[in-house]
Amino acid sequence: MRTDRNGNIWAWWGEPGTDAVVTGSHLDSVPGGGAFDGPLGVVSALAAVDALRAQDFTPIRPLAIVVFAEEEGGRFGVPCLGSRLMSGAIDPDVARRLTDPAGITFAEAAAEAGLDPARVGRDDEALAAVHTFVELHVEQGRGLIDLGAPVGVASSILAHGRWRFGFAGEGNHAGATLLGDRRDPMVPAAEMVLAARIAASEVDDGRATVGRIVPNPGGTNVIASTVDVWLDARAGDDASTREIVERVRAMAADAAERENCVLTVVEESYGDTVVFDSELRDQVSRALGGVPALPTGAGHDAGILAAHLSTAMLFVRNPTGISHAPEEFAEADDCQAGVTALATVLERLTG
Ligand code: HGY
Ligand code: MN
Ligand code: MN
Ligand code: MN
Repeated sequence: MRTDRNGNIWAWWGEPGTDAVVTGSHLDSVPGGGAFDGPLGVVSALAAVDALRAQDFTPIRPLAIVVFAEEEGGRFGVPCLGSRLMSGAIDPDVARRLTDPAGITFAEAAAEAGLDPARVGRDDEALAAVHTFVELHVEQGRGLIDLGAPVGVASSILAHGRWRFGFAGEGNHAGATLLGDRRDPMVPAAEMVLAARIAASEVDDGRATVGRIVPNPGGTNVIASTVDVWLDARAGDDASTREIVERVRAMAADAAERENCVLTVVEESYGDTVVFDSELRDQVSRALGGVPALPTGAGHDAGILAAHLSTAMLFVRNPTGISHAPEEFAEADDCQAGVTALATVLERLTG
């Protein structure tokens, strides 16, 4: 067991090595999330290695299990922070300055966790250690239900990103301030939520979500001085995703101007469409007797690493199709099918 410079946790079967086959996922969750998104991939990795050891299998390649840090970006706002740092997909100075809702910086939290904040960033040694990464994940959608299959393999990940829309107005009294004297940033913020849905509906396979709005100071009898609104926008390709954001930006700017407020927009994270290596995808599918390939609308550490090394994802059927909510679920039999599939893939890749 070792924790790398970016807070990712590695468990090696035997000596750490290079050209390893690595599996794993993440343990952090979204607020109010389900029990499977992330943990299913880690528990299945442990169970798959147990199954291989029980059959006296000895891998000829090093094999490791990894838990990536901050995959959801729920604390510091940037998803897949651990795999982005490891692969150099985020500037370490930018990462160090990220703050959580309590104002604690990532650098402070890293030091608190026993890491050296000065060393966070691209980890060539860790990257060189990995030949292939396979992530098992509960499906976040209904694909496998509709296909009637317990396990599938990932074909692609939607382009997606997060933008922070900051509306600045004038804090004032909820009762003493006449309507004509108000510069209330909550009004354009509210218009922006609707603009997100309108913009996404106008773009092919567009998806836009506002799940978080933070007024400052947030008093019931206080006209906010600023309101931050986070936009999560996704689509099948880069141009469509950015089209959604531009349409929202235009509508938000118009709403801000009508309320005499100032709008600032910051891109907090972005990842272009990921198409998984088709050769490995098909090899995995064949090893499993021809399981279906399907796209995902969710981002994953495997998507970040796909730019650097061969990666594949396995999905396990989720009967509710719901994720990022307590209703997220996977039947025990399907979880077992996922473990068996992962063990088969690991055996094939390391045997
Ligand atoms: O937000 C996502 O797409 C992923 O679940 N982190
Ligand atoms: Mn998630
Ligand atoms: Mn996940
Ligand atoms: Mn008073």
